[in-house]
Amino acid sequence: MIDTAIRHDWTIDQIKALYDLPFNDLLFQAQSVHRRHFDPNKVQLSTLLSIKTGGCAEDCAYCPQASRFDTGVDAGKLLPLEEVLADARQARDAGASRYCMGAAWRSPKDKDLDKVIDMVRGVRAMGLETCVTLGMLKAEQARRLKDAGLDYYNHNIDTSEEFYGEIITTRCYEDRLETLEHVRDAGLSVCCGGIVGMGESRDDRAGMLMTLANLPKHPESVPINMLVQVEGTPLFGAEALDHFEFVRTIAVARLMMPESFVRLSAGRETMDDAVQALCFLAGANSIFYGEKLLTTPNPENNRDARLFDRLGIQPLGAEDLAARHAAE
Ligand code: SAM
Ligand code: DTB
Ligand code: SF4
Repeated sequence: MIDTAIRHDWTIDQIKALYDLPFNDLLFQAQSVHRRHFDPNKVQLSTLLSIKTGGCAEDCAYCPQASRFDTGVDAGKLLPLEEVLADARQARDAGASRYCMGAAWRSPKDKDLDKVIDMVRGVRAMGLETCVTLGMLKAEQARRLKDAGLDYYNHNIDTSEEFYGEIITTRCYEDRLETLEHVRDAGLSVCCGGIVGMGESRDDRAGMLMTLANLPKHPESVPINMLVQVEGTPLFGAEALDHFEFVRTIAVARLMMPESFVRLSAGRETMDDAVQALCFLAGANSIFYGEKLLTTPNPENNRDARLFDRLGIQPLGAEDLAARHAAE
């Protein structure tokens, strides 16, 4: 019998036992749970824009935007409001339901937050869900974003608590959890996941999912990123993760957080259509849609449209989201 309870008491051994299942059994279980909670043929589309690129003081070993790595990403200023709104309009017209704005900051200054709030208001007025990722937040900043009508805040734990120190030294795991608490307390929806393919072990992948699922409430969105290797970052040249292990991670996330949107996030450029189809079968029901992530390429819209067409998948629309919120 497949357990579909919403749980926050996962042990590492239970999670490893899921990972250890034969691939077909794991995917069957994940797909069975998935279709109890979601339409299995609908996938939510989020479009990303980097509203402030590069020049970041942090040392995240995967990130092309850290100023200390020579990656060819130039530091830019916060984009003007009109440029952001024009891009959001295009994303909406192309079929996205959520618009996510990312800034290469350790944490936002209050005067920058004022400008981001104007962006949130403008994007929301277009009928899009809004998400921002700005780094660490204070409680008051989270409340201000909520008051402005922001829907989601993205802040990833990135990896397991044990492996974290290998990847970032300029802020700790506890800092991340504190920001997530502020976001939750302010009444915002949480978008929180991590990255695989950074040289971590399966135990670390299991540990990352354990932290996510054992939060007081499951994040509403769980982005699972495959590392995008960027030349100049310390992780460039890391051994690539087997794609079946990536699919397993999606399936285990689906089983542990049955009501969350699990996003097949960064890294689709290196995955062929069959791997992406397996991710959807494993319970992924969200993607980043649009030709660019923050600084790196993502599949073109018409490639995604063709893939959806071949798989009989439809983008989740505003009416689906409204029905889902009404049922909550
Ligand atoms: N500066 C803010 C922060 O770190 O919270 C917000 C932007 S940051 C780029 C958002 C997330 O993007 C990171 O936490 C990480 O999970 C993901 N990310 C960044 N570079 C990546 C890469 N090369 N491959 C996969 N994911 C990446
Ligand atoms: C998330 O989990 N992945 C996105 C978003 N949240 C902000 C970012 C992926 C970035 C990939 C590298 C780049 O394009 O710079
Ligand atoms: Fe800066 Fe965010 Fe990149 Fe880390 S992930 S270097 S905080 S932009």
